[in-house]
Parts: sequence; structure tokens; C-alpha cells
Amino acid sequence: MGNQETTLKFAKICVVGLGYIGLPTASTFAANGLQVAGVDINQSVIETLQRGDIHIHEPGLRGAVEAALRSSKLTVSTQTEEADAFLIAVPTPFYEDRHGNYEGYQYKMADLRAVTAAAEAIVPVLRKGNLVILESTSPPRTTVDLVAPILSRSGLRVGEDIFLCYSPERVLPGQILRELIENARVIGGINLASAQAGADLYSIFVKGEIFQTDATTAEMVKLMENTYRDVNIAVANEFSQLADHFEVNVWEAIELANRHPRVKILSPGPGVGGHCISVDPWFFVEAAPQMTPLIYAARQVNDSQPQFVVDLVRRAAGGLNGKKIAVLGLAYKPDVDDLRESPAVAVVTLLQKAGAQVQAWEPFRMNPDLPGIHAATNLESALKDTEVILLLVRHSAFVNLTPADIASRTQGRLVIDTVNGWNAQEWTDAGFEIAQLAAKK
Ligand code: SAJ
Repeated sequence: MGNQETTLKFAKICVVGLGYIGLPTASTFAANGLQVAGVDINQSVIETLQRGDIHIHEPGLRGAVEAALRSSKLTVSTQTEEADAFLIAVPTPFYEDRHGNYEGYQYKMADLRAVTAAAEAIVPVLRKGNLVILESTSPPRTTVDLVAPILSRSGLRVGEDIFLCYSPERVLPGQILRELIENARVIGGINLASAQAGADLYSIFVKGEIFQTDATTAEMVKLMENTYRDVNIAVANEFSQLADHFEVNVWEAIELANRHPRVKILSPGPGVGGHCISVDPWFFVEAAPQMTPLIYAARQVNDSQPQFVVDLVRRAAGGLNGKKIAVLGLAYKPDVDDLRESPAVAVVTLLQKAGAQVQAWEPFRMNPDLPGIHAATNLESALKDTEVILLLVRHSAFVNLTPADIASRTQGRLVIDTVNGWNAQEWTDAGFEIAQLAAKK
């Protein structure tokens, strides 16, 4: 799409949804001189922010939000306000209690109620010349078929009186503040003028390249990125199941295969979690179940990894009933506090169902508030009286634990490493028995 001059000026923006994306985006715009109204329907999020605290863990975010609030460039409330531009960054999970069916296959369905509510909340304050940008990961055509019709209830012509874009966030949790600025950004407008308006807004702080396209392409780009990663992790996980079957150390095999100049196999593990990669591929499956057998199969493989880990533990420990197991890590991936769709949580649940007594230690979430899961308050209490030490998340703090650190805290001598966090030889030398995700037995 070509460039087009616009005279849009952005003095004030309103960011709807103050989660992992909305809050860093709001504070970054504020740091760049814009007046930012941050909106969240969750009163406790607003109260937390107003007392100078923060409800999510992301390196550097606390300081950025504090500075933005102190400068009064960022204000937070539960009410959507008039602004020059609106960013919608609300969750798009799937329904827990509703499934689609295609020829006997069950698939998950996108829950777009938060996007709908956010768009509806903007309608009463919308003015001519405004720009609205949807950032939430969404099924193809959501911007055109869902958001545009809602905004047109304002009486303003979408694409003429107001501009509308889809621009996916692509930042990696743990590096959000840096990637927001440095990553390339795709801006999909419902027409050329909208794409240009979106590019004008993001160019305020984005240093990466900005690409303009149409809204549905931008939606697909986002889903393709995460689906690509899911499928690639699935093949790594399937390799781990094969390696287990053939009694091969999967980590060694992957390292050797990756010496090939065009091969880059990702890491197997307890599964794929988080609110993106384990969710987004379903948006394609739901939109076209008859065209997505590969994407569907990848989801099945990744979702089967927690059970594979539980079977590994059962074999290594000689049964699960009554076994005392210390689980290290509940987060969905290393060095984040996010437990959404976490495979580690799925492993704990399955272990407990099989009769194991699990104490889980998650240093990034002291109070994980997971019904039925016993979370220890520190490493000592997790390890107390344990028989098995099960490493599920490659947190830096866990990788740095030595055999001596564990030996001094427990009598347990069976270590199970599902993420290649520890050097097996070191643990064996220190008198531990170590089982790895797919290794020689
Ligand atoms: N995982 C593996 N093996 C690997 C890599 C990851 O098992 O080799 C697991 C992780 O442990 C985790 C899950 O996959 O459970 C997803 O982790 P991730 O680091 O791959 O991705 P996310 O979900 O934290 O962030 C992704 C990113 N997308 C891509 O890399 C294509 C990020 O850039 C997106 O912004 C984000 O999704 C999003 O919000 O969509």
C-alpha cells in the first residue's frame, strides 16, 4: 500500500485493556510525550496502579509505569475517555465451556466478548477524525466484520470520518518494553488512509520498520507467526516422544541435527503454554476446520506433552500414588510469572490425579491461587521430605541450582529434568539419579 499524507495529530490516546500489552504500550506512549488515558474494566487493576503498584511481572515495566504516572502523562480509570486515538488491547481467549465440531474433531472457539465490549465502550466517545486500532490477536476478518460495524453505530463513517486498523502486537513476554520499540510493526488499515493514520501513531516510538497493509492480512500475519512456532515446537515435542521410544537422548540428537545449515529444531518440553501460541492456532482451525489438519495435529501433539511428562515421572519413580514430588516451576515459560495455559500446571494437575503429593514452587508467583494446587512459599518447604525433584520450567534461578543446593535441603535423590536445565553428569556424580525428558534409560 502506498503512503498518503494525513494531517492527524495525536495529543491524547486512550488504551483499553491494561494487561501485558496495553500497560507497556500505554507507558511507552506516555514516555514519548502523549497524554494517555489507560482503561481497564477490572477495578482492582486500577486500584493497584493508582497506589503505585503493578499487577504483572515484566522486566522494567514497574519503573516505566511509575514514571508515566508520576509525570501525569498516564492516568488510569475504568471509564473510556475521549481521545484522538483508541488502542484496544484486551484478551481474546477461547471459550472453556464451548467447543466446535468438525467431522468428529473438537476444536476450541475464540471468545471475542472483550473486544466487542471494548469497541462498544468507545462508541459514545468517538469523534470525527479519530483513529481506532485493534491489537488483540483475533480471528481473520474480526476488524472488518466485528469492530467496524460496532463503531459505525456512532453515526460516523468508518474509513471516512474515522480510521480503523488492526496492528498485532508481537512482543515476547520478558522483553516487551524493548521489543515494542525495536520490532517491525505491521499496520493493517481497513483502507489506505487508516493504515497511514496507524503508521503515523506508532512511528511516535517504533524504531523497527513499519509495514502498511490491509486489516485482514495483518490479522493473518499474526496468526501465521504463532501457528508457525506452534507447529515447529510440536515437531520437537514429537521428536522427544520418538526419542523416548528409541531410547535416544533427544537433546543430543537435536544438537547434532541443528549442525545442518538449514535445520533449526526448537526445544521439546512439558508442552506449549501462554495466552498466544497455545491459543492462536485455534483461531485458524475454528475459521476453517476443513483446511487445517496440520495445525490441528500440532495442537494435539503439544497438548499431549504434559501426559508424556507424567508417564516419564511414573516410570522413573516406579509409580505415582503417594509419591512426594517437589515441582520446580509453574509458569508457562522461563523467567515470567504468567501461568495462563501453563503446561507445568497441567502436569501438576495430572500428577495429583494419579495420587502424587505435589509441592510446587514458583518463585515468580508466590501466591499462584490455583485451586487444588499446593504452592510452597519457598524452595525449602517445597523440597522438605520430597522423594522426587521435578524441573518443569527453565527459570534462570533453577538452572543455577547445584546438586549441593538440593542435597542440603532434602533426602530425595531422584531428579527429573524435562527442560534440559541441568547437566546430567554433574547430578549423577553428586549421587543423584537423574531422568531427562527423552534420554537413554
Ligand atoms: N516453547 C517450547 N520450546 C521452544 C520454545 C518455546 O516448548 O523451543 C514453549 C514455551 O515454554 C512456552 C510456549 O512454547 O510454553 C510459548 O513460548 P514462546 O516463547 O515461544 O512464545 P510466547 O507465547 O511467550 O510469545 C509468542 C511470540 N511469538 C513468536 O515467537 C512467533 C511473541 O513474539 C508474540 O508476541 C507472542 O507469542 C504473542 O503475544 O502472540
